[in-house]
Amino acid sequence: MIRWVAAVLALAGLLTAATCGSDSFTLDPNLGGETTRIDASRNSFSLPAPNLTTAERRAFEVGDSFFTQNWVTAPASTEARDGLGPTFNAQACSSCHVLDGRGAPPLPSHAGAHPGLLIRLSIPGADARTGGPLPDPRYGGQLQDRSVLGVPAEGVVRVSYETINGTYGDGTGYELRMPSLEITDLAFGPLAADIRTSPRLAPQVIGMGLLEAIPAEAIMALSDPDDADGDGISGRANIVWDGRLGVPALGRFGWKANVATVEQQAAGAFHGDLGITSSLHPDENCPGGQTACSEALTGGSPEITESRLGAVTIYTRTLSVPAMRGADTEPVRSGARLFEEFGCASCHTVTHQTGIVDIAALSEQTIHPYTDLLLHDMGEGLADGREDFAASGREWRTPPLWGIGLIEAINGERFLLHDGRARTLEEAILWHGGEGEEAKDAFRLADPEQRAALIAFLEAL
Ligand code: HEC
Ligand code: HEC
Ligand SMILES: [Ca+2]
Ligand SMILES: [Ca+2]
Ligand SMILES: [Ca+2]
Repeated sequence: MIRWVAAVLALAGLLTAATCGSDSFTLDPNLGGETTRIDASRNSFSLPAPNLTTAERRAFEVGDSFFTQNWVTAPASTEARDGLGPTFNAQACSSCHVLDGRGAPPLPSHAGAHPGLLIRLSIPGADARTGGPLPDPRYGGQLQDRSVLGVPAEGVVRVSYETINGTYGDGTGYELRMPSLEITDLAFGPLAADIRTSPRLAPQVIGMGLLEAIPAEAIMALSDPDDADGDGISGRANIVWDGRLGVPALGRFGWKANVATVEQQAAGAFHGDLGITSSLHPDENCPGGQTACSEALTGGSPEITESRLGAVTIYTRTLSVPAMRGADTEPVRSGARLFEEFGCASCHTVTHQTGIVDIAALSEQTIHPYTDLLLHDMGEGLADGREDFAASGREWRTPPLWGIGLIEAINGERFLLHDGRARTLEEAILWHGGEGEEAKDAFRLADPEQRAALIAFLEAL
């Protein structure tokens, strides 16, 4: 009797599975098109796209070493890597993008320097030529909390959290943590009275060249600044300054889409985060009044050569995207359907086609980054109150979700959202407000099984 029941149940299970399998819904596990690799190991963000040419592969290796190895104070016998600082946040790209993955906000358990969160600074207004944010007169556009010997660091950043309680539709409670920043030990007097600060967590850097290869027109076509279609979701392009070409350009990179190209993101990081000058940023980052900084020895002019900056750019553009796991299993498939039903895909756009670019491996690929690369008003809870080119103090770029399920395996911990306040995928969703409020509520009010399916889908990315 018991065996018979079990057999019927098994048959029913098969039928359900067959019904699911026969619908038209398909999930392509190759999130990065032909750059995808099947790898879910600790190194899965650090591998070259499998379809690179030998020459690109060689540049990737050179770029890898300049991304990963520490820069040192000038002058040093390791001439290729000296010129760190005078002020800086980290010694290597990989100090923040650990294993090409994600940083963490300062934690009590990390005692001391943990550079995964940086603080952007500005005063109200915009630069007349570029439209970009105006720097603090004493501290510039970013707080550097470290420095070489004999040069003062700018200050110390601490983050503290306040608990906010909420409840799911079924009455289950949850806790979110609201961060507040404290900047102390300021070396050059107070910050401007009307200072704006924006904490930014280092995100994973996979698939960057693919995002760069999406035609600008395709991104513009998704924008709906006045919500003409009335779905409550606007989506605005950030228009930033292309410092290489000296023209306005569509912003794609950073939490506010405040940078146009991977090269400029890399050169900006060399300058702002490491204190390394390049053709794009020929002068050391020493705001007026920081005398010891401007008098410190440099590691050459510029400190990173054009060809090495190019190699780091190629490296960052061509990191492979790990394949989705379990794309044909439940509850991942149901979760993917709910992702669309709840309206997540209105911003986290599932599929894009890349155009033709200088690297064939990145060209004409069908990719699934789960982002529209546009800005959205995410409500007061997430607002930083700091404008960044066209982005308001409440707007953030939809972040890509590829790789989000692997961050913990790679980095040993997983902090989400622009400042790392969310400790779980659930918390990240529950912080969505503004244009994301409706999708958030669809998730919050769904039954536990559906919520679990949605999370299983995200974990599979
Ligand atoms: C101090 C920590 C830190 C260091 C060091 C650092 N980054 Fe970043 N990186 C960040 C943060 C924070 C962001 C987001 C920036 C923003 O929103 O403005 C970012 C963003 C990026 C992005 C864009 C990611 C996206 O999804 O848009 C790329 C590419 C990148 N970094 C490459 C580099 C390279 C190359 C280096 C070394 C030259 C580097 N980073 C060094 C913290 C760091
Ligand atoms: C209105 C556009 C919009 C909608 C709708 C939306 N998101 Fe987001 N999502 C964003 C933006 C913008 C951020 C970044 C916010 C921040 O960092 O402050 C984000 C962040 C996230 C993150 C954290 C990503 C990271 O890298 O830390 C996850 C996970 C996420 N969304 C999942 C979802 C899910 C699941 C849904 C549906 C329930 C959803 N989102 C609906 C725009 C949206
Ligand atoms: Ca330097
Ligand atoms: Ca500074
Ligand atoms: Ca709309």
